[in-house]
Amino acid sequence: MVSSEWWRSAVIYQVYPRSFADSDGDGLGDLPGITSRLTALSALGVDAVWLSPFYTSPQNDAGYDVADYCDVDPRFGALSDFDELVAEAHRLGLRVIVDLVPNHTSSQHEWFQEALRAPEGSPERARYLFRDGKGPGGALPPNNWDSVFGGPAWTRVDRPDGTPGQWYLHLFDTSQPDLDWENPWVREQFHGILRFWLDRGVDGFRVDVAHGLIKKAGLPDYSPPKGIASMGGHVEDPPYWAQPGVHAIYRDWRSLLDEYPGERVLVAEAWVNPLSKLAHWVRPDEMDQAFNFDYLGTAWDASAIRKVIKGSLAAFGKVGAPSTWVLSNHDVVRHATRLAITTANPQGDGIGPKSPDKPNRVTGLRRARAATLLMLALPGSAYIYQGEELGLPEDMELPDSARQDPTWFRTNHKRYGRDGCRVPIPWEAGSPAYGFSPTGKSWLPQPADWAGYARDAQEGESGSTLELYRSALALRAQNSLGVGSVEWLRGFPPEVVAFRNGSVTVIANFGTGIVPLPRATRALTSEPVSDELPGETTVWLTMDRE
Ligand code: TEU
Repeated sequence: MVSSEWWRSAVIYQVYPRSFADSDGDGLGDLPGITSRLTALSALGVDAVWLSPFYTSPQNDAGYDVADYCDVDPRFGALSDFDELVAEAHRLGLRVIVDLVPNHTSSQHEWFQEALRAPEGSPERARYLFRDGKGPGGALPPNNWDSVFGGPAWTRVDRPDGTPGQWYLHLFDTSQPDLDWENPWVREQFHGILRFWLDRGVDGFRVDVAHGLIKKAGLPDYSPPKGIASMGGHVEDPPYWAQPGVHAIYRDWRSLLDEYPGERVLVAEAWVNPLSKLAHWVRPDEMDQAFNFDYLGTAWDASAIRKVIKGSLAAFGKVGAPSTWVLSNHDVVRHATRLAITTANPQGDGIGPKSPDKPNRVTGLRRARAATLLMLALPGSAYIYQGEELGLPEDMELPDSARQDPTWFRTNHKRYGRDGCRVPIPWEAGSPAYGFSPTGKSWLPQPADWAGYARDAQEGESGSTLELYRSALALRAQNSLGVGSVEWLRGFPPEVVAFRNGSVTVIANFGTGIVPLPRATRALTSEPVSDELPGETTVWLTMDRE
């Protein structure tokens, strides 16, 4: 593996372990399943994989509720399976990034169980954010904060004698108590956790909720402005997001990672606005990359896309960090569906049978292919979420009885949540569970009409979404687009985004009309193209034609 700040231009593939490949037939994906399918990812042409959590966990939030940071949940395998996965990935030239969930533990973690058994005011309690309630008898929560998943962010616990006691903070589910990062003991524990995985050979960490670890002193009341998503997305910072104290934590981690050879990386999952503020997470002595959720959240609109690309390159460039680009992940509606949604759809709401919008699948896929081809031509690092290379849509028909996202339960079924983008992916059109699981089991039911999306149905098929991704990744590498730059091109209609990155000219038509193309060789197109560029299509051009 070449070692020259590989992450600056890397294409990183997100594996969501429970839905990637199931080797033992229980319907839940696992580590040996991932290992057995890694060759498909190296054939796709990605540089690294990021694994969502596979640690010991009661799985109340699909593993983002960790009960033991230094072990593998038996449902996913064992530590030896993890070691084999890393060895095989490295053999194939793929780096491995693991998810680190420091904002909260599972309520099943022994740290929390010990805290529950310990008296109020004890060092064990001080690992978390236990507070007295307000009002007579402390019967009201300590403040008015809401959980990201809906409902209050506080839960009351009983004293050993059975009488009601203090409350603890959980920005997410009740089963995910927030740690108190002002406590040096907590910081110390995470040094050990980072070292544990670094010693096992991981190439870096994706840091969950990297904007949430420090809460404003005194935990003051806060009411978000109306219409603002709970994860942020506004300039004013709530007392639980983007507090300045988080940065010291990442500086500390940076120096710890720098003790290890091989350019280990820290990636921030921080829902922070504006981009100029998000860039604080990737200053030279902090993390390496931050997910660009502004880009992900940008509508299907040429001028908005131009603006976010310019803003991203400027904001990250100012601190010497690469920009990242991402269109899908396990928390958002898949972009092959999202880009055809016409009504407001706040992140985390999901989309289901009773949603007002019925996004058109053909339009969604067409836009998704065009959007991806645009994204993969941009300089910086790009993220791909498992299944998007197959053109998978969101599963909008999941039966209510199958849903598992805490959002669904905590909002009394008002928000569908994120299950629709987490359905196990199809590998083989004609196999049980489309090759996901040998027994045909699947923890979320797969739609009956997904055979056409299966990897084996698309392999070698010219024009398939899989082959589009493969060609794009190969050309991206050949032309070093990841380390290039954007030179905007003039002379196109406003609904067109056009730029040059090194030897490749990129023209993306967000409108529905036809746009004449300059004379050049068409290296790659998201749809069949003649001398003109049809609507909702992106083309990569190289070399002038005579
Ligand atoms: O997500 C951060 C986060 O809170 C949102 O993306 C969230 O999923 C959304 O707003 C819900 O509506 C990270 C993980 O990616 C997510 O899967 C976890 O549930 C969450 O943290 C808690 O660990």
